Amino acid sequence: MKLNHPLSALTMAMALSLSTPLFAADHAEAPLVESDAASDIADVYAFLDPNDNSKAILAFDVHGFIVPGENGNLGGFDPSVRYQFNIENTGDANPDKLITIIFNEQTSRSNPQSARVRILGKDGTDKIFNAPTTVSSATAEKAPTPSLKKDAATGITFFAGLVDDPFFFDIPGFNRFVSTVLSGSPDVSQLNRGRDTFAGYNSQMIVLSVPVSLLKGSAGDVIGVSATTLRNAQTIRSKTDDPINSGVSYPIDRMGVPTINTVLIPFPRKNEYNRASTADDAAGKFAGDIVSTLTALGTDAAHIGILADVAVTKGDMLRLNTAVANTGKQGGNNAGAGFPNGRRPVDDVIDTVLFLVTNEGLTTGDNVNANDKVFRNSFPFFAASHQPLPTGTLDDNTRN
Ligand SMILES: [Ca+2]
Ligand SMILES: [Ca+2]
Ligand SMILES: [Ca+2]
Ligand SMILES: [Ca+2]
Repeated sequence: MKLNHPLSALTMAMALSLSTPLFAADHAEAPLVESDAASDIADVYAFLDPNDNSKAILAFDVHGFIVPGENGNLGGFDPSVRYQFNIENTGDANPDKLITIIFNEQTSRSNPQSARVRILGKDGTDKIFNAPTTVSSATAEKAPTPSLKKDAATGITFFAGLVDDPFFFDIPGFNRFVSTVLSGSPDVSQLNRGRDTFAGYNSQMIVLSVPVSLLKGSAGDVIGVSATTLRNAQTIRSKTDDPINSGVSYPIDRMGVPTINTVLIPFPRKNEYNRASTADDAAGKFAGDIVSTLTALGTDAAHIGILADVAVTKGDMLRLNTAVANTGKQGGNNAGAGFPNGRRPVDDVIDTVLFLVTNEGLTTGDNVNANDKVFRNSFPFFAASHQPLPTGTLDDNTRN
């Protein structure tokens, strides 16, 4: 059903949702990850390389909101975290391949870390290679050139390092608008700020270019992609030594489709959601919560169905149809090839989710329509990190 006013559904939704958490980002969405930045997944991406559609680009970032002046101190990866891509290729909710990345400890701020990349599959795949991170700089005005490593045996190209945070969204504008709705005088102009909360900040990104042939399985062209960060069960601390980690690893954060945990899962279950699996999603572990939140937001049954297809029925994973051509600049920008078909850097996922949650009522989104930096046209695609500015430069990079 088409709504008369583009904001009527949202207005009604907000009036009904006094107890519903406000929209936020997947950055620091749950109590346990807000104080564990190294494990806090911000965004996950899966798209075909627009320069060569036989390669899929898989990426996720952690540790949002790094200010350029701290690029040096905060530009490392935590060696006690296992960073993991989950690949699904049989058409269910159970991952069939894992790509895990473990970094060694930093030896200095100016030396790269070594990443141990392992591709592990139910089909018997078990391949390992090592690759260096790109060292960040808190003094250079120009970001360092990315260090790329191509592994000949697997055909995978690797990048890990500091980049401009690719997510774009006006969180305060949206929440101020919600407040005016709750006070009974909806003020749509609050959505006109057009200020990107993430502008001017960096995050720690892992990007892989993987031959599509290495990812596909019995489901054919469609692959599922999500990311998980894990830590060991035990950490032993002492006066004399650095912490020693042991035991099996458990998930700290996980993500597939943007905004699912942060928007749709009630606060008391957010940690539990991050620890759960995509099989749990498909088994309906959180279905009741998701339907309740969407119902309170005014989403109708048809659009709850669309969202469930994207994030519940076969688990919270991005689904990328590798037969759909991806072309254009900045990681691809041709119509119909992006989110919710995988996710590309330029895809305005907030506007898409708002459109669906409001039964296609809100068509203008948050008025932040692009990233603050232009994405690269080739691997690793994400934009160079923000750097400290020269003396005398007016700094309006951050847009809070
Ligand atoms: Ca997160
Ligand atoms: Ca599977
Ligand atoms: Ca950005
Ligand atoms: Ca937007």
